[in-house]
Amino acid sequence: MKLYNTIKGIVLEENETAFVINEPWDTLVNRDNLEDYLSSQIKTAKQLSADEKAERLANNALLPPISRQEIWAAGVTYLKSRDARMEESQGSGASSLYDMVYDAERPELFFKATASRVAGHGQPVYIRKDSVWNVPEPELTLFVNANGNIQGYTAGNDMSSRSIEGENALYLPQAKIYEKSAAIGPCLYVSSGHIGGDTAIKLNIKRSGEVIYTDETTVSRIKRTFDELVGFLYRECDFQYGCYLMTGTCLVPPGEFTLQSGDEAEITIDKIGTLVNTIALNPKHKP
Ligand code: DO4
Ligand code: MG
Repeated sequence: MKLYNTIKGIVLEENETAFVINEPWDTLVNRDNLEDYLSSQIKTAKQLSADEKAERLANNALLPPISRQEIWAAGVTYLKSRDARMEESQGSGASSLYDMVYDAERPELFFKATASRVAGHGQPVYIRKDSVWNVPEPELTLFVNANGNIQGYTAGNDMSSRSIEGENALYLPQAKIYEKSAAIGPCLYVSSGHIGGDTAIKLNIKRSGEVIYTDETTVSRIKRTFDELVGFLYRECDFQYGCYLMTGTCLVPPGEFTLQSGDEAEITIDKIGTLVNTIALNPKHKP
């Protein structure tokens, strides 16, 4: 089942039927057995008509499925990412770091965003004005509750500056954390089971309506288990409202590719849906 955060409140969709959920996002999602809880809510929740559903779930009515959760991210969890990082960091002499972390017991985990820096489906994500090499990173994103249990999944875009990270690995926070550098959505797909290895992740990048990059792969290519990533994240961090964890990019456009303002990134993950974001420069910050 799918939970949508919308400008008119929370909507639960199950088998194409939509229901109103009257509960704050943070308490709603932060429970064990979320799927069972939502199933029980359906029995008494108000059902939306087809017109009401279309209005509430319209692209311009969706918010990112987040409130007081932090977003964290794992890096170099797929070979494609390891190879891309090694390529971009050749000049800085940091290539071996990525090789080492790919094989190490401890994964790379980094803080990505609080809700104010996050875009939802249909909202712009930003590229930095001081970066010349920018990519979207399509990532299966876990929702983990305060007890450290995975309760659901969403599609994530870990917007990244390859030029800044490539210049010096210590610039990672600047390459990764800035206004609207993360997108999640369009919904939180709630499932008590692990999402299967055959789950496909697809990235399309469009420029002036034309697809200029497309590729897809499956989650099975990840090097680590989700439980392993969550285990490391929760070792010494508490998350009162749960948190999101992006699990690393599995697709990287070719080295010569960089995003331009006006491009569109479309990330599709089986069962979850498609997260679409237009690429923009932050209008508040002058060059
Ligand atoms: O080390 C850089 C981060 C890599 C990353 O974000 C990813 O692999 O998805
Ligand atoms: Mg990433």
